[in-house]
Amino acid sequence: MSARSRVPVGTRLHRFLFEAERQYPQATGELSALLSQLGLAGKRIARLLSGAGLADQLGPSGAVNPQGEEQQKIDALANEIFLEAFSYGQMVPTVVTEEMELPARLPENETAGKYILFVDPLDGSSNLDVDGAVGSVFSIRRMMGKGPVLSQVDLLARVSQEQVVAGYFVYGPSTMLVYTAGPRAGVHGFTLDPGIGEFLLSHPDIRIPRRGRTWSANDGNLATWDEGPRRYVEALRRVDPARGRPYSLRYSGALVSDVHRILLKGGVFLYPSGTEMPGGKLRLLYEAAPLAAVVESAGGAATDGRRRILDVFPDANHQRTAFFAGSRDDVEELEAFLSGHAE
Ligand code: AHM
Ligand code: MG
Repeated sequence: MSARSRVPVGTRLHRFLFEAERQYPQATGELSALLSQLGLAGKRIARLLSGAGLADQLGPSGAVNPQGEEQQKIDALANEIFLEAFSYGQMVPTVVTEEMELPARLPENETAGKYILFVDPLDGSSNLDVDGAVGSVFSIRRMMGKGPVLSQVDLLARVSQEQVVAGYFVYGPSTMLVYTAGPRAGVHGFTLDPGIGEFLLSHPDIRIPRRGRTWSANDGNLATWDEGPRRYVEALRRVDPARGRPYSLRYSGALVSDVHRILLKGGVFLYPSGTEMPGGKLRLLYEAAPLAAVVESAGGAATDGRRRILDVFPDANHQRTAFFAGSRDDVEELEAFLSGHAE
């Protein structure tokens, strides 16, 4: 949907997608079908989360994910929900998920479509122990070749620009879906009305403020970070009313929820690399890249410290990256520290 079009607040997601599609005569409807199905997965996860504490679905599953992190029972359940949602319907032949080392092949869809889904089914799941907000992140990427994806190599040959739709669900006091289909189409937010089980347009054409007064990062790790981000944060802490400093610190430990705040209120999110995590912690293809697309389409910026996240050439499905994203002016200032040009 273009930034200029006017679809009223309260419009159902399906209707919104239909209107958006009408603006592109060449549209085949595939992306709309994918987004609808993502909406279904998001609704099922929201429902799962609301009762998880009563159904013994919280706590560790006993397994570890491909990154060697302890998997929560709820991570595995959310992963199943995404796989089930796409296991039929000829939408994607393959799903790459944080919870599985190899891409999940969907046999019913072997010859389907031209897209692949990358997903972090439940981001920040350890927040659930304290009833905190969590999220899901998704990225729909164009396939390079024709036909099914046969190997890991087919997936790796893609640049981030082949991400055509990206977004997230945030499961907080309400459940929201936020997505972008590129800068021209903008960023739109939908809130789940649980009474009717529909996502309704609540935040049309989101624009991130040009500058904020908040930073978001795991301050406890600051001593282990690379020098540039450390010095930037030290600058944000100084009292300098003319520049709106000190900035406030807000960090929940769930990426989606932290970036969602920055998107709506402005400021900057940081997860730098450092001595403990030389390559960064967050995953490029299903965490940083989709969130970078949302932030950039809303008028902000996202970088790994050396280049735009959206310009990175991936080498592996589960590769990690340093990640900085937020308001354009704040990220510009941060970049001066990252490149050693600011004090
Ligand atoms: P997850 O996908 O395994 O849940 O891990 C990613 C999470 C992000 O949500 C969050 O930004 C980050 O890890 C928090 O890390 P830390 O505990 O180091 O602050
Ligand atoms: Mg995650």
